Amino acid sequence: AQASIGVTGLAVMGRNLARNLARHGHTVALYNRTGQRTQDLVEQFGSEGEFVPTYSPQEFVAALERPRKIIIMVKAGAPTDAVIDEFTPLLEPGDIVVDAGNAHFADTRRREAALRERGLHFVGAGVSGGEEGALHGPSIMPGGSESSYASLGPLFEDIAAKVDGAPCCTHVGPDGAGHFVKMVHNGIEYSDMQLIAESFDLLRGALGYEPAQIAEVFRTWNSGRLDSYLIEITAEVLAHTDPATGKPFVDIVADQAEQKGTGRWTVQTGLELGVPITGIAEATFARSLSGHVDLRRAARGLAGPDRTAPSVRGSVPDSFADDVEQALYASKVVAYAQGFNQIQAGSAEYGWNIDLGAVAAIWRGGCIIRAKFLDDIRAAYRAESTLPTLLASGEFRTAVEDAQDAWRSVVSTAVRLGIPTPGFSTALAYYDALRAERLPASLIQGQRDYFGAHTYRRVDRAGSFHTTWADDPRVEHEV
Ligand code: NBP
Repeated sequence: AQASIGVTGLAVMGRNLARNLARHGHTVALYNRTGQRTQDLVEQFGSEGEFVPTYSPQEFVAALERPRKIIIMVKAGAPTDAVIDEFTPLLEPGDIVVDAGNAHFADTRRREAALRERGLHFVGAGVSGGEEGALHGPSIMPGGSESSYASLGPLFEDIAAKVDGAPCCTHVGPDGAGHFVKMVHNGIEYSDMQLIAESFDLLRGALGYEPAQIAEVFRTWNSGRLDSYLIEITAEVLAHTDPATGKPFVDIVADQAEQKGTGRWTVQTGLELGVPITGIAEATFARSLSGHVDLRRAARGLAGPDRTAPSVRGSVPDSFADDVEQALYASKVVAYAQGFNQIQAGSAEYGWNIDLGAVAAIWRGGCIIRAKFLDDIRAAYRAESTLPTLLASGEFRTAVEDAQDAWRSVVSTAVRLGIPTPGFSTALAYYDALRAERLPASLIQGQRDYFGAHTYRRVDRAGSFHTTWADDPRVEHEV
């Protein structure tokens, strides 16, 4: 039998992607380094569609229609290179190799260039939605050549999540564009999760709500403008009771957040491109801080407000839960605004010509950050494709301006009670910095010129200037 597509790497993600393809009527060739996985898939799920199990790379390649389409779904990094090296000698010009793992976009650029030399198409495709998404419809962010998308697109669009009938898959742009967008997606995910976690901490710390009550608050929020997958699952996690102890599940889990590295990549890339993605950075550092057990132990007990004291908690306004909803919404807009600015910067740097409205559209379903308000983001970029910031656009501008009093009140309550809210605080600082008439960066320029003769520009005339601080500060040279 000839298969229309092949999947190699049949751990949880690859297996479910293969099943999804087969369920949609595509004949799928299967290969995995350890043959047992291939055998298990066919034994357990063989009835779901047409599979061609193979047990060597040669057999796998021979089972595919030409031009061949191979999806690699193995551990990112060296394993991906090993698999590419194993298959490329067996392929022919025009064949398409897809890396659907979580590769760094720079690796994807390198691999794409190398395979292009050999006449092969290499497609770095971001896939979001976890194992459930892979099976029932992920959000797919493929990069690579136009012509590779012409043959792969219909398959991907077939298995992707659908929103209002539209597939959550689009050709993002050349070479590493797809994996870049997936990276920023994960960065926004970090930020969103941190903001939700801070909301929980505030409702508990300031109002004394129990997790089950907070679950109800999140459920209510989920029926409004915050409607999103992450808010929905947060309510479920908070409502869950640990069967062993009868305690709220959230209280029996160690409070050290882990990470696999995509948040770090997003922050590193943000620094390299000079894009202030402060929300994503704080969220990444917050996870890292939580994991520093020794540091936290050494500092535990440092003086601070006693948030359990009635005198302290009593001063929290009645509107506090609503205020947190507003602060969460506004901070979330900042997170997405920063993430989209990073995509804009990456697109300009690498010449990808990414359509931001299309990115917002394919994040509306299937992926972890799917949210109702991505519809509004899509509309904002459809109306103005080069929008400088979402914060200043139509509805978002109004919503954030309307929320800002509540946002300030939440951040000041958090400061007063000693509840750490790095996500809310940095988002508000970003908002205030962007809207400021003047920033103290002028003083920083003065300091730099003083100690390093780094020069400064003036507000009243063109050119670069240096003041001779040590010799005679009255003397300014144009340089
Ligand atoms: P893993 O990331 O755990 O990788 C396991 C697979 O890689 C197995 O098929 C394994 O083969 C294969 N593999 C390894 Br490890 N080294 C290999 C090598 N040198 N040669 C050939 N095959 C090798 O699987 P996963 O959790 O299914 O994730 C797959 C990809 O999808 C990753 O890049 C991941 O970052 C990405 N992703 C995961 C999720 C998620 O929710 N898990 C979501 C989105 C994206 P073996 O069976 O022989 O050991």
